[in-house]
Amino acid sequence: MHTPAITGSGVFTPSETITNAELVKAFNNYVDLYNAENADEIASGTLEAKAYSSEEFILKSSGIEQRYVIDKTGILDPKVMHPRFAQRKDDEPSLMAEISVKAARQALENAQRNVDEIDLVICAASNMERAYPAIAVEMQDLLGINGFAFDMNVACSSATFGIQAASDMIRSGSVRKALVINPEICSAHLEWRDRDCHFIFGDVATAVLLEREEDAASSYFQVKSTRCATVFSNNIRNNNGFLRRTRPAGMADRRDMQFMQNGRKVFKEVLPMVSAHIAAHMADEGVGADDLKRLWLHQANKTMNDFIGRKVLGRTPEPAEQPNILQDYANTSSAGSIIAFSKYSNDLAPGDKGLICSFGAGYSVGSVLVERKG
Ligand code: CO8
Repeated sequence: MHTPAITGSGVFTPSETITNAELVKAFNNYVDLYNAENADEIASGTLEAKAYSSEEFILKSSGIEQRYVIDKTGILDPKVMHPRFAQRKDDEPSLMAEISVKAARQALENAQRNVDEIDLVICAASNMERAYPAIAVEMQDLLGINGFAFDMNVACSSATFGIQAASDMIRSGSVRKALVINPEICSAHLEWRDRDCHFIFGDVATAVLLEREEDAASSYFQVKSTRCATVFSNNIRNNNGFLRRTRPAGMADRRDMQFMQNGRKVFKEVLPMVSAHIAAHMADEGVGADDLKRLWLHQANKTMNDFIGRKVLGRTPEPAEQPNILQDYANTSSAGSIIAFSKYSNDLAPGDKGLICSFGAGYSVGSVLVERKG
């Protein structure tokens, strides 16, 4: 058996941002258009008028201040309200593979590794641009990696579940070095016309490189253990899928073909699940609250993270102990905890322990306990 380690990480951040002010202005313009176009039905009571969004609500309920996206013009156009990406030819890189390669190269550079040393690529994300061939195999090809690759989807928990899969393969010896990549183009499966959720998500790609501890070229994070759990829930759901054309007409723009959630219920049900999951993982490993130097949590909601931090540490965490990036990136699904890890882990000293934790649709929760070495 071998001990796995995270030896490098990378983040690709799109160049375009949308502030809450820009987002709300565009959304409210859309509401005006919608209500004017449907004035008769609204007046007759057969259709409900849409209500304005507000910057104050967004900041207070989520802690989000802005989000990065690959295309802002389509999203902010009240007649479009979604990103616009050109159709790529089959011999051009797909969008998910293209942004993944940028994050992966950073992780490789960070770990001082060459592509010819890698033998596994996992594309772990909450949606895939196509059914097949796997995006991961295309990433493998673009990077020039031998070995094998596959896609996996556990929504917001894809990254931690991917780290568990790669760690287990490194432990058993079936692979030696693995890239786990999380390209999250959330803007393309978010319903920007729904004020309940239009502010939640952003785009990004993250990558971590895992290898045998003894192979690490410089300081690294030993993966002490991982834990994954799932419990079925319909409270976060997207009904888009390959059976779409088999169903009666009228499916194209149906609301449930994009991200749907009952945010209040998610909040209430996921918080105790996550807190209990982390507590059980720490207890199994004999790690007490005082032993934990950092929590890199899933980045969905500031209040949620504050609550989990207090539960895990038994006190209010210092900002540095539980870094949030959601104010800048919004929720980036599986990539959120990895952005926090990538940006806020270098300062830890040898022997310091930390925990990466993601949670979301499924429901799913994944935790990775790490210790700084070297
Ligand atoms: N502006 C003004 N008012 C608003 C707005 C708005 N934009 N939106 C809602 N309101 C109103 C509501 O209509 C409601 O009014 P009323 O009381 O009259 O009915 C009131 O404000 C309160 O609304 P909520 O109860 O919905 O507000 P909350 O305080 O619960 O906050 C949140 C909403 C922020 C969504 C919160 O519930 C939350 O964060 N919940 C947790 C969600 C979560 O963690 N989800 C995880 C999902 S991510 C995941 O699993 C990955 C999925 C795959 C990725 C998808 C990419 C697209």
